[in-house]
Amino acid sequence: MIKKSFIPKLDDLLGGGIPEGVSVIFCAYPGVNSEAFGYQMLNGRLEEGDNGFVFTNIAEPDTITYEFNSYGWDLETMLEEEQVFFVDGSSHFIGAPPNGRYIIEDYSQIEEAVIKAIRDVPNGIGLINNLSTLIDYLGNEDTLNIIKKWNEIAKEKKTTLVYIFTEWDYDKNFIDEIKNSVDCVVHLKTIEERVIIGQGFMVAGASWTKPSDIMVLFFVMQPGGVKVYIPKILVTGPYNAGKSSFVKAISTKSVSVDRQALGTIPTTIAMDIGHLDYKGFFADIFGTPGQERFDLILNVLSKEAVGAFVLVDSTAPETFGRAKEMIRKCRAEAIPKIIIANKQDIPGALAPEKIREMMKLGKDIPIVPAIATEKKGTTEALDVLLTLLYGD
Ligand SMILES: Nc1nc2c(ncn2[C@@H]2O[C@H](COP(=O)(O)OP(=O)(O)OP(=O)(O)O)[C@@H](O)[C@H]2O)c(=O)[nH]1
Ligand SMILES: [Mg+2]
Repeated sequence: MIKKSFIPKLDDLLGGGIPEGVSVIFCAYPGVNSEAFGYQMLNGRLEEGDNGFVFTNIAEPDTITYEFNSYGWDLETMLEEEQVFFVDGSSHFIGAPPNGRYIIEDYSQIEEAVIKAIRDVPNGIGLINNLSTLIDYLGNEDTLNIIKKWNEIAKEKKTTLVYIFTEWDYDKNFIDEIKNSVDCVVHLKTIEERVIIGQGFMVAGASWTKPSDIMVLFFVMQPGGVKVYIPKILVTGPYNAGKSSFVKAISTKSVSVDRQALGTIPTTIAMDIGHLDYKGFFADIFGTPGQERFDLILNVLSKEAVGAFVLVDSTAPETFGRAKEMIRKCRAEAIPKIIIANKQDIPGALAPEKIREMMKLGKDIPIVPAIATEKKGTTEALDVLLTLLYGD
């Protein structure tokens, strides 16, 4: 049976999901939030009704429950209902009251306690948080042997085992051996270009599939958890096409810098800014002004955009030339773009294929009909963009 990882995009990279009984390791550069990945997987599985456990040697159980809470996930209720439990490898060593089904008072007890925990949650999921501290306790050799044993038992019991691992300056051969002992390795990296610009995850290997090797930018939100991060989506198009309305319609939150220019008609004089949180994707959206006197802003805004929506008023073919000009000005030639045939509710609105013909657009450019003011066509537009950016 294939299980979901509950990390957006990760299942796609892994050929659909993760088979039961496999081990997954999240190997993080120091400073990258790897725990969120483990927590999110565990929470997703628990919400599906599976059982699970958390072995912790880095923070007391209460702290971890609190962290879950900060992501918006209710571990407490599931603990009370014994759907999940702790193997507490932390409290005793810092003099806090222990709290878990299994309590570690001596490092030599870790191996057996986790074996019991794995057996307690057949078909479920166990989180080892974290492997780096375990190595500090037990040393390289013992840790490797224990991982291999745990993974074997997990395979037998069809329990998913998730390891959280921070790659401090360990011996390279040792790290390779660790990675070879698990079924799936996911790297969590920082992406640098002079300065750190973000974080990304990438599957380095999986025993059941040939994973896609793309790097997925991510962002950890509290609450919310791991989101795939799309740095910048541009919304552009001629004056009055409906850009501000569209940004508002696709955004979770948005603001416009508008001015009541012509009496009562608001027109955008600087830009629209929106944030999108959709299907585990998180994006910043920038809407440009439509009037030509603001074309300089267009230039600035379009830098670093990874995708664009080009709005046209389907009832105003006289603006289509300007729409094409804006596509060129914002360099949308080079990035994935979607034409939004807006104002489809107005009588006489041109059909998408008619607009394609009049604008002389290639077959590869999607045109999505929409009514921005009624939020119609907006989810279709987002789905098409996500497919263009990340594939199916
Ligand atoms: N009937 C209808 N009206 C729309 C639609 N989308 C936008 N409008 C209206 O069209 C006008 C312009 O909409 P905006 O969203 O401000 O357009 P804009 O492209 O941001 O305009 P500028 O920033 O001035 O270039 C407003 O009166 C909207 O209410 C639509 O789908 N249908
Ligand atoms: Mg506007």
